[in-house]
Amino acid sequence: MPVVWSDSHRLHDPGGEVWLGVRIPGTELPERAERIRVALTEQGAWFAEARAQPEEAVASVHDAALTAYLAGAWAAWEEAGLPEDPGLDRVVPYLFPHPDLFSGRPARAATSITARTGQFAYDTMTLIGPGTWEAARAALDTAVTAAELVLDGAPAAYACTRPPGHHATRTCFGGSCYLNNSAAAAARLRAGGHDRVAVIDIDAHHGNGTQAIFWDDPGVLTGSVHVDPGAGWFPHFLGFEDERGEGDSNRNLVMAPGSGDEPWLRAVGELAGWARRGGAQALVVALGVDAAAGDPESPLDVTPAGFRAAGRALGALGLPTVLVQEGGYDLDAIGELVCETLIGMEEEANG
Ligand code: SP5
Ligand code: ZN
Repeated sequence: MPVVWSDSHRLHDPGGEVWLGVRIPGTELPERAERIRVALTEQGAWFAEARAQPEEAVASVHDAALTAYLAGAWAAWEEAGLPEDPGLDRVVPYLFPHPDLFSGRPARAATSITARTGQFAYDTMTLIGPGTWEAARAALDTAVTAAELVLDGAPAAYACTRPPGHHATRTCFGGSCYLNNSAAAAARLRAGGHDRVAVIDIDAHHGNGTQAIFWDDPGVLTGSVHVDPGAGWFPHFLGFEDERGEGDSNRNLVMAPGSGDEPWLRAVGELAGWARRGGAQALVVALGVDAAAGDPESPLDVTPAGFRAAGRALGALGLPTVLVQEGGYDLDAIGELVCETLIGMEEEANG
């Protein structure tokens, strides 16, 4: 299947994350996409350049206020002299306008960039640097280009997106995500004539941004299998099984830490059946591979063979499919895990 790629991902180096007030090295590194590229090249994959997409591609899933903030955040940070004093080479939030502060009235927009960031960031770990906006915008272009290849007749296309997107909502960003690439691909498939699209998210973390974006939209079903947030895992506040939309339009299946192929594949199969019964005409796979055993960001223990089987289970739906890269942080495994999933999907399509 075609692989959609953009060199612009290299413009984003999150420069670590602020975890409990301490700056620690992060795992969402440029090397991730490069490793995937090498592995796909060895498999003989065909690469297509991401095409620049119109503003509408972003506006289909994000408020203009978030987009404007992200586009200007680094310049505003520099203009305020914050890289020199107090010496911060990334944008980091400081104050969060919790709804209970406002007695039901809308929050006003903060003037200072130091305060404005908390209006859009929901965690302290998703830092903004000089090329973050350009890379995030190119990642969304990459996902939407893959959706267009599928609308043009490719049975499936893979978007090698970085930074990831599934934790970003319409109005705020977090979890290493800025713009929701998978959601933008789903919106593009809808605009292209698929009246019902399913997003199946197999990243180890709940796809809370995608869930939030489509919560009230019967045209996009959202399902996610992930490590149980109730067992102490990100995003902590969301991803529970009782979050079901109108008419089961949202499904969350939670895995106990330590879960391996068997329960995970049962859940993937259950989500595939739910998408089929829900009448999905096209599919977006939010393809995080951090559920793999050995991934530093999750306690799940899925094997490479498990990822191949997941590809087969999703391919068996026989739907036009866009796969969008999300997480996956084991640099030595990420390429193989992505290849296994894509091969599984193609095996099913050709078998
Ligand atoms: C796209 C994606 O997979 N995002 C996952 C973001 C989850 N990050 C949660 C980080 C939790 C804090 N980790 C600190 C590790 C300290 N050793
Ligand atoms: Zn993840």
